[in-house]
Amino acid sequence: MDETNKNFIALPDEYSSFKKAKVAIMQAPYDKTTTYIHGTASGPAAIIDASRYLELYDDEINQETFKIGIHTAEPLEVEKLSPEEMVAKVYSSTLELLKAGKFPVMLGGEHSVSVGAVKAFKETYPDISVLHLDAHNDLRNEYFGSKLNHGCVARRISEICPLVQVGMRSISKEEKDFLSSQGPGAKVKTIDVYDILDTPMWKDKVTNSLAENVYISIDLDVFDPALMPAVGTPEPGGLGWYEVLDLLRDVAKDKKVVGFDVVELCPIKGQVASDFFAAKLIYRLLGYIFYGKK
Ligand SMILES: [Mn+2]
Repeated sequence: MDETNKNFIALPDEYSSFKKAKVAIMQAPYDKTTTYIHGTASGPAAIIDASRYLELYDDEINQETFKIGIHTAEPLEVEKLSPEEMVAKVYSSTLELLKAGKFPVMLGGEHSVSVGAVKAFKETYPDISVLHLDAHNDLRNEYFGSKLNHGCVARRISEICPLVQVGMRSISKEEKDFLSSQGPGAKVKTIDVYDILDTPMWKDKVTNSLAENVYISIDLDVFDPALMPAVGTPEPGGLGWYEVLDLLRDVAKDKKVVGFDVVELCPIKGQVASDFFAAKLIYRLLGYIFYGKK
């Protein structure tokens, strides 16, 4: 293996050059407003590193997904920026990729990086909605003095476009009040873990609530911490690998997924299972999106 190759799944130029690639991997190593464990800035590099050991053949969908072409862009220089500057940078970089006809995939970094991306997608796809997988609602208007704290990301996104949240199991009174204050035509729909436990057809509820164009934002803490311990704010009772894959497969089949992000990986030194988990999730989701249309 070529140790100097810093591309996702260590793809050679033939499948990773900007010109030929359909997908563009962005890296936003930002970690400024996290509130518990810090370290998400090293998430993107850990995912890229783990991805080198992925099998190129996807045995669930029986495809060599890399053949769509996957370009890996240099990490964005966001580490020292204020949250506002970082969001502006992510926005302009995402927009540039969309204008070039690429399918952006962003690796975080803390969850606030998603705000800039969603702004760029909204400009490109005016009828877009966001599917937000997370243990937390992230609907606070302000947290620790910032409106761009990672605990406010869904609130900011809801000001851009409609949002369907899945997997929540921790909410503040303020966020609960915000959700119940929404009238008919609510911009934020939440399918929390209790809805999932009570509703056998919960996945249909999710897909039926989404617009035709969908951006997916995956906070890795949506998964159970037994499977995904490398997150900054772990919550017990999370979703399983196959449970989330089933949802993503359905959404990719029924809707037009136009981009996604995977955020909040907070690598644990010596524990590579979580990094590899994130890398495999990304590759599998790309497979669903590019080969799984009905
Ligand atoms: Mn979260």
